[in-house]
Amino acid sequence: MHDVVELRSDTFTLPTPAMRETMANAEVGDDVWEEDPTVKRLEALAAARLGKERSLFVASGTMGNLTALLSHTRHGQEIILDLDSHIFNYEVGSAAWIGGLQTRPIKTERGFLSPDQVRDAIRPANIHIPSTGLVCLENTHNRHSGTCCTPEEINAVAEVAHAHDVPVHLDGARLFNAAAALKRDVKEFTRPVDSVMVSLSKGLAAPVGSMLAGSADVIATARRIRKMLGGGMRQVGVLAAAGIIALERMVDRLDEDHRNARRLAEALAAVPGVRVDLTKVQTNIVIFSVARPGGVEALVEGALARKVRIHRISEQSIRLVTHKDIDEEDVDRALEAFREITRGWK
Ligand code: TLP
Repeated sequence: MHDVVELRSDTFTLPTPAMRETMANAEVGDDVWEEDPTVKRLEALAAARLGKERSLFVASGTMGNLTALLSHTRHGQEIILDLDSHIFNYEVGSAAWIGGLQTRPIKTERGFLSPDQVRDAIRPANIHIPSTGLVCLENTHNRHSGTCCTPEEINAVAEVAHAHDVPVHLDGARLFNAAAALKRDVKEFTRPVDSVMVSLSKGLAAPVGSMLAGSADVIATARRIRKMLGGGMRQVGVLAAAGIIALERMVDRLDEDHRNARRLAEALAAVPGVRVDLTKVQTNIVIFSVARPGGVEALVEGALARKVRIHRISEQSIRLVTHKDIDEEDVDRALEAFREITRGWK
């Protein structure tokens, strides 16, 4: 049980005592010179876990995705991605702003492009038309309530893209959640793609950082681009040390977060006036909508008054995210708060 029930995001996870200890004692060097032994250990570990030749420690998921975009494309190209993707919605328009890329957002049911959608969107060679530079996928899918796509679905899209010489990047900020939920090895999801970004700072609880993984060539380019973006971080082994703990010790407990999210979602589905698509609650994210006028505000403010923090993501919807700092009692407290606030709702 925690004093405050923090359900706004798994980015709020606090580093574990083991992380703080290893950070204090980390062996470090200048990572721009590739002389930080702890960063090297983390990069080797992440590459092995993700089944790629190399990986690169980056400051954030946003930096990892942008670094990937810039590594795979040229200015003036088009990238294909889904309309609700994090890259299209929440990365400050960096693909256009910094990458000079035109985005081609496509509407999907559960956040995953189908092979046919990708085939239709890839541009033919024609003097009038931009060339397609990259296909981006996201797993789990944030704005679709943490839905997962299977390795087979990723493979089918990648086959189409690769047949047209278009690389594929996977925004796998929460890929370990997908692997846990579907009981598949994380390498199965990454095998078909040319690069993958995974976050250490969400459910895995590191204070900072993401990993970008790919072939030696892709990561060599990414290392230059990361430097250009201001991400050459010097004695960053103090942060990488926490990342090692994140990968080694925090992955196996994600099922617990999924069980807590499921319990929240099922109880919310029984509240009058609240709509939850339970088929989408596969991992640690619950998105629900409230049609009643003023209902979203009443829930957010009423919850806050009861020390339960929840996140309004649109006019009518709220997001809850479970993580290692939410236990079963916290779930009970949140549900009790929701029941009190919605008493009398029809
Ligand atoms: N997501 C954050 C917010 O930006 C919305 C959150 O609280 O969920 N890809 C995906 C799928 C993400 O959900 C996020 C962060 C990122 C990339 C960016 O990672 P960071 O926050 O490390 O830049």
